[in-house]
Amino acid sequence: MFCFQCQETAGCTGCTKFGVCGKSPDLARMQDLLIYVTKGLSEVTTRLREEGQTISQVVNNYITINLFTTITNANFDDAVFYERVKETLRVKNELIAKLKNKENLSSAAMWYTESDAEIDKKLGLIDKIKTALGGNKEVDFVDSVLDEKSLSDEVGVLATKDEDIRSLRELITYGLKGMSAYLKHANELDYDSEEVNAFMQKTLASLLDDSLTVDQLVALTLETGKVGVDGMALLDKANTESYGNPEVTKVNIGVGTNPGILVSGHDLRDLEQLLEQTQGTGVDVYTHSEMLPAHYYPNLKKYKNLVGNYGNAWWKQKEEFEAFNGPILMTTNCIVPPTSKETYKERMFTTGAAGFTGCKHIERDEKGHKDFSEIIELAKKCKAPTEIEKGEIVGGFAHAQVFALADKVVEAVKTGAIKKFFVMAGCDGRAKSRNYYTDFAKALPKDTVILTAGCAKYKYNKLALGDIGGIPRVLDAGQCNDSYSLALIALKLKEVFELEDINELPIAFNIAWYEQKAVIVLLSLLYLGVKNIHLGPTLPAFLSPNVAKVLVENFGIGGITNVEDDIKMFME
Ligand code: FS2
Ligand code: SF4
Repeated sequence: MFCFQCQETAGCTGCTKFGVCGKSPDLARMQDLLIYVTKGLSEVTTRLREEGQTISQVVNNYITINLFTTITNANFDDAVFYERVKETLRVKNELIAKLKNKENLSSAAMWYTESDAEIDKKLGLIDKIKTALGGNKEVDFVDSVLDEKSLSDEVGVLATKDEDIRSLRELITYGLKGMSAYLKHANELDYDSEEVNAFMQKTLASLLDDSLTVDQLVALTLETGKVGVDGMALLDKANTESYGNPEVTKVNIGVGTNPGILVSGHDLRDLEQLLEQTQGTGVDVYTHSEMLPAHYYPNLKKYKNLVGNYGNAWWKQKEEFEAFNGPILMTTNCIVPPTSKETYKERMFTTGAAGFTGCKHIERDEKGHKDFSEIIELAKKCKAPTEIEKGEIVGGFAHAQVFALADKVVEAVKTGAIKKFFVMAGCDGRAKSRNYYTDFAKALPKDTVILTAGCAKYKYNKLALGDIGGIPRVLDAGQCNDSYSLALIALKLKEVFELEDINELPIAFNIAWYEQKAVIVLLSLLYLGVKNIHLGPTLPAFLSPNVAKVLVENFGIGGITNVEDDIKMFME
């Protein structure tokens, strides 16, 4: 295996024996294969579009979820990947039959173009895999079943030999993975965009094209950022039109006496359905990690059975899920694989792109309805959550709410009460070096305000950092995708202060990253012209020295050093 898509990659270079995240070599290679066949399918859909044919929403959504399932910590179920590879090949072969011009398709598009029966014969039946996985030893089923292809050599990251081309291809791929997550959430609320789908597929297909130069791939990277903004705007529209604009909200972080269900991940539609189905059952619903911002939406916070947020960012889930006592629903990443020591695996459920072997997966029906009755019945038999903290946290500072406070904010900047804003959006993670962000927040001058989004906030959202004339010093816009709100706020300030360039604003960007959604956020900020973004705790391993140089020279991208020096540098 070789994987270097996240910040925790082994030795800051790449996971080669087993993923730090818990991804096995088999799973890694199945994910590589899924990306490979999805590129092949995307080449076919792109050619069909060029021939004037329409791609169905089913196929578009399928490609989107293929990408999403390969995001770090989203899905650890080998059988899911096996089935998706098989189905992708089947769909691709059906679509190839519709092409007028079948000449010069790439080997990814042409891989396994036989009949369904032939594919079954070659790939082996899913039952065979399930039986193999049911055994008590680690089964190298990729090699034994997909024996005709040396996967890691031919379809994995290292298949691209030139390190700069590889770096750019992976940078774009990870950006597209992030975009797919946002598009999928919008899709669940019945919002979609042919432009975003077509771009994602065309770009995936172009990553198979060996004739693209470094310059062309750099241009494609920025275009990916542009469409990333469109994708985040689409999700923002879907969320706010479905649930109202986030508003300032105090969220309880203690517990009640009823049994509860803990909902983690990012999918608001899943939470909404669970809230509807738990009403009047005596079961409370708590959010976890990236689901916290659900409390800020009027049409979600209206549910009386949404009682609070339990715990912190994803990486603390083992102890928190254990203490929660009730069922846990993972709607997306980030899953930390439970071991046999943890008792909560029995009460952990997955849905959507999330998956974990041995945990029950709740499927949607054709209309998108999910039946959570099994989870609710289980909750009724569980103890109430063990209290791990008490109090409240405040959030809900997405664009509309901040625009409503604009006069106050502008006044505070004009009078010098607020000297600088720090965008500290992104992800949290388990590395000790991430304590930098807590120390950084504590050490910031009192006349500065943190703008945050994503699970990075848990490093400082429970500190008593105070307020400036009633404006809290930590303004939480929401989930990682709500970094879009932070960009809108910056653009609004630029307009109010009549500035030519977004970089003239008193805003510094000190972003923590972990997985691929942070990559699309970064590319989107670059597209919007934001310069001098600092990324930590380490720079991505997938940036080759030359690609890193392009980012440094053109965009002033930098890393982090230590709190004292960095604050001095940012305040200058
Ligand atoms: Fe945090 Fe994990 Fe939000 Fe990332 S819960 S690192 O998925 O997308 O952020
Ligand atoms: Fe390693 Fe991250 Fe890939 Fe997991 S996702 S295998 S931790 S690089």
